[in-house]
Amino acid sequence: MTQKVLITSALPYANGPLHFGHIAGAYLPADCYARFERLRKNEVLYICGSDEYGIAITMSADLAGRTPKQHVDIFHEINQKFFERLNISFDHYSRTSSPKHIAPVQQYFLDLVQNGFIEERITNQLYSEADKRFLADRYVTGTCPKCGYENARGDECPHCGASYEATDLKNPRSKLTNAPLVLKPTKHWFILLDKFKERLTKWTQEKNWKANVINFIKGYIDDLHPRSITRDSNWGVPVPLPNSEGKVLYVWFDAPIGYISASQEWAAKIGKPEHWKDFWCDPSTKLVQFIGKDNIPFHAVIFPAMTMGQNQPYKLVDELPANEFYKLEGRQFSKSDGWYIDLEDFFTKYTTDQIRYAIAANAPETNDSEFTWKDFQLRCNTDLLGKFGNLINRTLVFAQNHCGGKVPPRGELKPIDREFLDQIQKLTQEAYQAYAEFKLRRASQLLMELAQLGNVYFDTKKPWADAKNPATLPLMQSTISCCLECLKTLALVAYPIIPSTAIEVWTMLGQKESLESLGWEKVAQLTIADGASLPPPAILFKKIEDEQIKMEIAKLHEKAHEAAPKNDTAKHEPLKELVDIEAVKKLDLRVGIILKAEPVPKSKKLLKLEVDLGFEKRTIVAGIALSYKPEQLIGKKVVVVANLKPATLMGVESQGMLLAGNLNHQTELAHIQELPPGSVVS
Ligand code: B3M
Ligand code: ZN
Repeated sequence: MTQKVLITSALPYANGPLHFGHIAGAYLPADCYARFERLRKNEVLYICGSDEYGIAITMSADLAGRTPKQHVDIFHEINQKFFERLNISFDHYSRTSSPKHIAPVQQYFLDLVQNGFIEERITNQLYSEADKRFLADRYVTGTCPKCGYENARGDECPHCGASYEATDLKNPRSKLTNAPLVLKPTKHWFILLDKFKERLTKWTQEKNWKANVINFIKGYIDDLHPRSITRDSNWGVPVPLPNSEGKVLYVWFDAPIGYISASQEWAAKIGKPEHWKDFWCDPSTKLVQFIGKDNIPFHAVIFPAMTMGQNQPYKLVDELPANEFYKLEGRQFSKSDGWYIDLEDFFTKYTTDQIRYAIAANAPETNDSEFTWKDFQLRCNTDLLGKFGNLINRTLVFAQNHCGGKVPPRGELKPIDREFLDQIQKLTQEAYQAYAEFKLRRASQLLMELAQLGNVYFDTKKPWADAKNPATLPLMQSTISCCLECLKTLALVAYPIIPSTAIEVWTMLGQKESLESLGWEKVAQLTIADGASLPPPAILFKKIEDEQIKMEIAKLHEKAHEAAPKNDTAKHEPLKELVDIEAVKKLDLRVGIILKAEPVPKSKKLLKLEVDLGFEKRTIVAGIALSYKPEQLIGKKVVVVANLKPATLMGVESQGMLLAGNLNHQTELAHIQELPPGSVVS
């Protein structure tokens, strides 16, 4: 029986170009899964679209000097092209600014109001008299209420990590114009999430989700409280109530409903306007939502609560494969920091399937993972070319040269051949299971095991030796026939991850009916007919040379260097007057190792450290809190002025001082690599 499978990928904000980090989280895993479910002959609807409303959009449009509409038009197109290039097989890619999106969002809102889950409240919000508008958190900066840091964000202090309401900031200002802000009462709507606590708890208890997801939502549900769902803005879905001009629904209320409106748009597009209901309103549909871990609360708690509280029989999420982060060479992808891969350039040198495989093989399923150029080279050369491509090429070239370009008869199989065919079946079954459980790393690994199994078999059977003697020709033919069986299976197992390559292999096996239309089961069972002709094989992958990878790494660092703020304009301190050597010798400098580090209460710059000098431990108060987090310091070996007279700073006695470099408010501790604590520094 076929199952209906509704698959979604998080709707990306249309406020900047996507990168491989996004792809690894919510898109490639979803696409592989969609392709797998289609191969299984299940009825799949795979939906996505641009998330185009919200303050993140207006803010970035403002900064770019565009209207929100101009801004999202640009990135909607760029991102859609990027998905096409990566061969992501959405059935429909929509956008939340589509007119079709308004009605379902407003309906959710009205249902929730009617059912008593949304409440109107008057709250004080920050208002700019100069601009005559209320400003949302992201537009606000001010002094942190906890630590006094002056450039704290509207919701969180980058300095002490405190989170708070923007209205708690001291001296609040507009981020755009620096104009001072005042508190002014305004009307907003709140969803009473706490009313869903019991239903959510019960519902999540039945879920067999990944531990990271389950742990996260447990804590989140415990702490549910009413959440504001509207903003003062003219960019968004308007609140559908009288006297609510200038109020729009907040992005987290409208965006997830985008999955539904995109499905409606899809149904209209294919000429079956009601067909979306077969997915969304049928309890037997399996709803699988792929997201990055930062989106867990909205998909596991808020959207389900919203759906429980409205009146349509919509599906709640069944599976929530949330992925961790995927970085670039140890750091987050960031265009502004120059830490990114130029995609235009990338695709002139490498292929879609190379990057799809490299990401899948190293997918951030249980931990953060990263793209490194070396890993990319290794995956492409060792796996795709050395294992997968090699078996395909050697088998097909051999068949051209020794079997007349035709599938040879399988003949009588020996135990070694049977064993090989059994192993192929076993690995295929395991790969099937891995795909069904969203385990892309495992599936990639099994794909290469399958290729290696074939290579070892080919080497062991030595068909080239059997080909020389007419008496052993049938043995050679059995070997090649079994290898072709392996190639067929490779095409099948590879398809979800590297679809273009899989189809190419399939074509090189002389197959007329497409892999997709046959589906998993039929392909797995079919035997490639002997006597069928095999077209001349083409090379699937090119080797990536060391030189090229070196150049890519150098280019990455060059871009980061160019983007880094320049220090040539820094003001250097004037030199002090000359001293003689005796003055320097008076200082007793020692290597010390930091054992403990903690903030000094009420101070934004000071940290209290416990430093081991080898012969004794000292408490030292250092003004380095703006440059170091306490946990970064533990175990660091530093240079201590060990004969400085003790002094009391913010009520703590400091028994020494650390040497550090300083420039433009940036501080870096002098540190020693090898020598033990107590060593003299002179
Ligand atoms: N646009 C957040 C993000 O891109 C948001 C996801 C919406 S999914 C409904 O990470
Ligand atoms: Zn702070």
